[in-house]
Amino acid sequence: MSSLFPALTAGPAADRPALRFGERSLTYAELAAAAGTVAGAVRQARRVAVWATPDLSTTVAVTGALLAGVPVVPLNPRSGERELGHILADSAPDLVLAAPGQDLPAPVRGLPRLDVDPAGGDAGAPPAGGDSRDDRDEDPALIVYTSGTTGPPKGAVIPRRAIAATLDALADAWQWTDDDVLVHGLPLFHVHGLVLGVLGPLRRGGSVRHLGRFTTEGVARELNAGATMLFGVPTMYHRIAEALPREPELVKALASARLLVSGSAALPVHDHERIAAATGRRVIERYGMTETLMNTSVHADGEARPGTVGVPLPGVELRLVEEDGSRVTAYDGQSVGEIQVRGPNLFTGYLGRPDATAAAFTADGWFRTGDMAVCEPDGYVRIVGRKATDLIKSGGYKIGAGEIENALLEHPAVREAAVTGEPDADLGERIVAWIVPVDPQSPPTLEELAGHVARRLAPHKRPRVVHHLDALPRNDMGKIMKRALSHD
Ligand code: MCA
Ligand code: AMP
Repeated sequence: MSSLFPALTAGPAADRPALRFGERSLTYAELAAAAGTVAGAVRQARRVAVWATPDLSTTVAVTGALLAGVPVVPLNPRSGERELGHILADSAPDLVLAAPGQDLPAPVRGLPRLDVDPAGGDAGAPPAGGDSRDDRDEDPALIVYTSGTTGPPKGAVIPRRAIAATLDALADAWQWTDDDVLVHGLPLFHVHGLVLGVLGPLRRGGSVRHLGRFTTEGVARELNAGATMLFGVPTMYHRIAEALPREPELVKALASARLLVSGSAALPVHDHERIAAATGRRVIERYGMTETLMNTSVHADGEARPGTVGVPLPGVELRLVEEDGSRVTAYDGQSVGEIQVRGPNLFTGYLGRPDATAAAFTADGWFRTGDMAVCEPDGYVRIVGRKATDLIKSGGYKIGAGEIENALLEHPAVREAAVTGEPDADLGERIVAWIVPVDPQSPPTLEELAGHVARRLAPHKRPRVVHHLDALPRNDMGKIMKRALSHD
């Protein structure tokens, strides 16, 4: 393997559009110049953080650092101080890359800063070199923070090899070429929006039009103006399904797209069917994880069977395993096991957490996803649940109950706290907080607790519902019985 971005370093694509955010865009030549300037400036760094606002600066910053062979820690610009403080202490970046004029909060302000001006490329900047060395395949490219059941998020170290492998496997499955124009409105601090949504088109030599923020109008506009593919989380497709009856332009747009792809959580069959009925087009699903990048997908020329996530991608080995470690060998659409995977798409471990890394793999090197599934006779995978009840998927974001409980317990009016997820038509799951107040006569309100969590962690981690209780249900060992809560 050589360059992550052949079209940037050697391609004939110089005048082709690479990236567009609203009115601002860059051709491959302009991106090469701007990213080359960044690469020159960060070359000596061990690791950099990128303030990942949804704009051109973020994409230029990430591309530049990767050209220089310097690993990137993408930061959610909506993270609260507690979460940012943890990520910065854990990953210890040498500097932060941000858009010029961007105001940065306290924990980030302490770092040396490099302003990334997408228009400020120096076409004469010497090539950075770090991108094309074969011996760098195992080097880290990204460190992406991801929630576990307890404790603060862990940094998944994603090597260059995994990014190249996953993007090339998707190109094969989706017949993804340099003619494709992708539209999306995903955040740029997670794998979905950054690796698939930005690095994907750049690796192919195609282009991406980012909406800044997701709207059904934006999707309709771009697909009707020549974009060929749409990537989104199920919440976005749910909002599309809701809007189709009143937005004829959206119907036309989806009907003309080459590929509509959903991932990050399960797309409900009801939304699949509503979109198919209104547009004649089927959304295809792919299944991945921050630690594994992409594992399975429905192929562009395969059958988009609602409720399934397709077949293992080229190079990915997938097995289902029972609780006792034995393999589920029946491909009968009934026998449930945990999905375990192996392949070049996997991360190398959690930053500074050999204990957590060891626990994530079996003795024979398979990664335990924690997702429960069945396989259909033709190999299609159907995800049926998750091992850990303390992981919540809301709007496509993975959220650990434990980190929210810890934040709630820091509120002076909270004596005890437990967090669960409950079904939500829009978000998939919504976060529910069960609170024992210090003073039952004046319990904290939902607004107060939501604001408290949003300021410390991030707004998508805030509870949407609060229940007040006299006591939390506990078993003889004192452990909170969450199932008793959810069934209330
Ligand atoms: C409301 N807001 C608040 C508060 N209450 N802000 C601060 N404090 C509060 N108490 C604000 C929010 O910040 C936001 O502001 C607005 O109210 C609405 O927020 P919310 O309802 O949370 O979200 P939304 O705007 O409706 O967004 C839905 C969404 C989003 C667009 C679908 O959830 C999203 O972008 N999801 C994508 C997640 C993703 O990319 N996951 C990939 C990870 P404002 O209105 O100003 O915005 S998984 C992955 O990468 C793996 C590999 C995979 O398989 O893909
Ligand atoms: P994250 O850890 O945020 O990268 O999220 C990864 C998790 O998202 C996986 O372990 C799955 O539980 C879930 N996921 C991703 N894609 C799908 C999909 N197409 N269908 C169901 N669940 C999915």
